[in-house]
Order: sequence, then C-alpha cells, then structure tokens
Amino acid sequence: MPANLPPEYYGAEKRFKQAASMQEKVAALEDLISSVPKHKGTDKIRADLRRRLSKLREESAKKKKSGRGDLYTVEKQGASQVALVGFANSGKSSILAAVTNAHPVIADFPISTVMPLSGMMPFEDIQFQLVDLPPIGNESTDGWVSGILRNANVLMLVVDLSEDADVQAELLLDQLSEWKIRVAKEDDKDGQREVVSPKPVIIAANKYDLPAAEKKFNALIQAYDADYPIISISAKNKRGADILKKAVFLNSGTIRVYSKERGKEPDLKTPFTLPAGSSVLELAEIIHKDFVRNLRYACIWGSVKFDGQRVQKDYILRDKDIVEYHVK
Ligand SMILES: Nc1nc2c(ncn2[C@@H]2O[C@H](COP(=O)(O)OP(=O)(O)OP(=O)(O)O)[C@@H](O)[C@H]2O)c(=O)[nH]1
Ligand SMILES: [Mg+2]
Repeated sequence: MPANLPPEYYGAEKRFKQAASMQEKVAALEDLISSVPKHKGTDKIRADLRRRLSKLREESAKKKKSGRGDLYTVEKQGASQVALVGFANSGKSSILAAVTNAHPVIADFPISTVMPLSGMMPFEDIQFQLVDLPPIGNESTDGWVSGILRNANVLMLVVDLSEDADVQAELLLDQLSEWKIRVAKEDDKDGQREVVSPKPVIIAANKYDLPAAEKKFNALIQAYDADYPIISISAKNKRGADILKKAVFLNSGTIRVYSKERGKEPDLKTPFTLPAGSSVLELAEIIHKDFVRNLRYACIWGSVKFDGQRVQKDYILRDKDIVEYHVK
C-alpha cells in the first residue's frame, strides 16, 4: 500500500470493506476511486480499482436479472440480520415500522405481509437489519420463509399479548425445531461466537398496551424466562422500543471496535462490527491482508488495564475497544 494516499482514501476503503450489500459496495468503490489523486504514481491503483468496479457492476446487473431470487433471500446489511418470526396479526410489521425506516403494510386482516421487507434499526453507532416476513403457518410461504430464518443471524419471535403468548411461543419454537433450525438457550451462551448456529432468539411480546396484556405476559415469563430473553413492547405506541433495540444488540453477539493510527486520534465514527470472541488478528484480516503478514502487535484502549497497553495477536477484543496496529 503506497504511503502517499490521502486520508479520504482510507475512509472510503474502510466503507468499501464494511459494505454488506452490492449497492453499498458499488457506491463505496466509486468514492474510493474519486479519492485517489490522479498522477503517474497512482495509475496502477486507479486501473485496478476501475476493474473491480466494472466487475461489481456486472455482478450486480446479473443479480437483478435473475429477479425472482429476491423474493426468497434477503441480502444481509448492517451488523446483524434479525428475522421477525410470528403468527398472523402478532404485529411483526408494526414492530418493523416502529423501530426502522421501513414502511410496511400494517392491517388487521391476516397475512397482510406477503413478501420479505427489511429495514435498518439504529442502535447507538451501528445498525441492525430487521426482516419482516409473512406469518408462520402459511402454507404457500412457509418454504421460503424457513429458508430466510435459517440464514438470519438472530430470530425475534413476535407473540401477541391479546392472546396466549406462551402457547404462541411454544408453537413457534416447535415449528423451528421441525425445520431443524437450532436456537440458543440462555445456558448455551458463554459470550463466544455462537451466532451462526444455534441462533440467538429474542421473544418480543407485543401489544403490551392492551388491558389483559400483563397477565398474558406473566404467563410467558413463567414459561420461558429461564431460557430466552423476553421483552414487552407496544409497537402501536412505541413503548419498549429502546429496550428491544438494546436486546437485539446484546443478544446478537456483536462487538464494535474502533481503529486508531499511531499518533492520531481514534476514528470513532465508523466502528468495525465483529462477532464476539474475535481476536486482534481476526480484525486485522478484515482491515487489510498486508496487515496480517506484517503484524507485530497491537495497542489497546478499553478492555485492558492501561490505556495503550500492548497485546499479542491472539488477544480477544471486547465491545468498544480501540485498536492501534503496529506492523513491521
Ligand atoms: N393494540 C395494539 N395493536 C397492535 C400493536 N401492534 C400491532 N397491532 C395491530 O395488530 C394488527 C396486525 O398488525 P401487523 O403489524 O400487520 O401484524 P403482522 O404480524 O405483520 O401480521 P401479518 O403480516 O398478517 O403476519 C393491526 O391491526 C395492528 O394495528 C400494538 O402494539 N398494540
Ligand atoms: Mg405483516
């Protein structure tokens, strides 16, 4: 990596590496190209980046042509993908509308959602992707819905407090097990990287604003509190929205890490998001391949005893750590 590139280049490069969707990748790569100064010394870099851009655009066009696939898969974006799982009218779409920028159809008739729709939910300085789906138990959509659940990072079971929420939770868990989608119970979690399988589950008990809700909520707590995180929410008046956001973060197994260049202030604007349990070396692999080869050690601010303490490559990072890499 030549040393004479401007700081904007590194910012754009970081965005490119973090981009989860094709669209984001193309946009970030365009920024990256425009941030490289035009002179002889950068000819090769610019040509290389332009080749990557045209390849990406081709891939993106191919994806669009195949069309149909979009109905059955949802491209991941943000720190983690959270699928909303529930029976008809439980309020999945209402939750999506309450905590993200999306505008789903909300209706009092069943199966008002017929296609997946995702929205981004901000939490502090990162975003999670929520995916709204048709209800469980709908024969014509269960096939591809189960595929999306299998691929998601976190499952949010949405139960309706105007009915027996504990029974709904039981039926949803039974269905997941029938589909062989393994979910993590509280006991299984040891803060390590159990994000892919089994999947973390959050039970969101919705319609807490209704008069009989508390009694139903207590029954749900009695049955499942030991095994799964349960939160109450009213999507209608957004009560509990902040707790829901925090629960998603805490259960997603995501940590944020900030990078810092030697002698400079840390870049606190764009955190890297990583699975909990990731090491200094694993972050280096995401940042740049060259780093890995030349990495000597890192200095950490945050989870260590002393600010700027030197650690080895296998040091396990914690949420909000700041990392300064030292290379050969
Ligand atoms: N009182 C109350 N009603 C709610 C709340 N959330 C949703 N509703 C109502 O419940 C009905 C169903 O809401 P939706 O968000 O469409 O439910 P859904 O789970 O997406 O339903 P499907 O897409 O059919 O599976 C609508 O009439 C909503 O207005 C809530 O927190 N409180
Ligand atoms: Mg819906």
